[in-house]
Amino acid sequence: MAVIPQVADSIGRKAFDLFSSDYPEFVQRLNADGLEKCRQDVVYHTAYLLQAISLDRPIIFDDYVRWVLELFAALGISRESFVTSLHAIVTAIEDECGPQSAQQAKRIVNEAVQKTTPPQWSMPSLQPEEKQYMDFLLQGQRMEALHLVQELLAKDGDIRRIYTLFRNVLYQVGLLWQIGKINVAQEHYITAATQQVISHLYPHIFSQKSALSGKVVVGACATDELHEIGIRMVCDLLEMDGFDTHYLGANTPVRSLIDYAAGQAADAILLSVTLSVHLNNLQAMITSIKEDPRTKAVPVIVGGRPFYLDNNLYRAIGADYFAADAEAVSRILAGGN
Ligand code: B12
Repeated sequence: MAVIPQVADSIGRKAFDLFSSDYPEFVQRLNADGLEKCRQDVVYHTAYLLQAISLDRPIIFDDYVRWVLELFAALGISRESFVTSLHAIVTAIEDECGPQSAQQAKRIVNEAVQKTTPPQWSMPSLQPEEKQYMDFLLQGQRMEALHLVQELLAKDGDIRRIYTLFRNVLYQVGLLWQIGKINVAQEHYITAATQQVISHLYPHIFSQKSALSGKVVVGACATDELHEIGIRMVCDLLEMDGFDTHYLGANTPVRSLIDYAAGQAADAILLSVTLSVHLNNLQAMITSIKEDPRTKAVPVIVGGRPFYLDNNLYRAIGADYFAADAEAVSRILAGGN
């Protein structure tokens, strides 16, 4: 299924109409803005379900359902309304794609709904300096956050530890947004401030660079993927390990990625995805890389949130390797695994 966004849009819209007639008391309470948000949500649920079907990976939908239930609980949206909308999606799939796809969709939906327990909301604990950094940014104090990072760096010069701090804080910030403890603006501020702090670290990154490995690595995100800090951090750490890294950022157009990687004679292409609904885009990108005579022999290494769900997912989308972090990429490129 190469065009999930378009198919999801038409099936999701149909499902929303079915949901509206199945559950009138829910939609009648919504104003125009609420109705549009609800329609978008149903399209989104549909896209995740189609993604799970297309890769034959129910776990993608299990993970999504767990996340939606946590989010909706915080927003006061009932489990019942969500489950009703999922059944409407199954009916819309039957109308559009036939009984076989509907059977598969129904099984995936029922299993995902049965598996999920009520939200737990256990927050992983942060180290004191991580909490301090997050608290500064929650109070809008980016200068203090920068000074804290500079002090930590002055102690032992350990950039890896600082990057782990950023990652842990950003994960926590994501959870705080998800359970409604902070708003989108705060989440955006903390992300933007962290990017500003990272830009202050480049003199250290370049000065700590190991002997050159002679290997060129190009890093980018899947089409439509806006989460780009993870792959940026991986590229920075590889740069410190002596690689010549070229980080191309979010939502990279595949043609220019291929031209760029070919032009740099890349030894590897690193691709990142955070939202599992973008796996289909990633798969299409890898297919194009493997079809181009200039890049077909270049190993493609993937990483990001969905790959922790299933150790073999990278194979299903056509990648050569999955790596969890920069060290794993170094090992792969050194010939080990
Ligand atoms: C910042 C952020 C954003 C920013 C991103 C800005 C930017 N410049 O990157 C913005 C505001 C754009 C954003 C938007 C959205 N976001 Co957001 N976001 C986050 C947040 C808080 C932090 C992301 C981050 O930087 N993490 C830190 C990095 C270091 O971690 P990482 O990406 O996992 O990367 C590490 C590893 O995975 C690995 N890695 C990653 N890629 C690769 C690749 C290779 C090759 C290798 C080797 C390793 C590797 O190495 C990294 C270092 O350890 C997360 C929370 C979270 N848990 O991550 C939510 C989160 C990812 N977002 C989420 C959502 C829902 C969204 C939106 C859909 C919200 C909306 N309704 O609009 C949109 C979707 C945008 C899109 N189309 O992509 C959800 C996803 C939930 C899910 N089940 O998928 C999360 C988890 C928040 C939450 N808890 O609910 N977001």
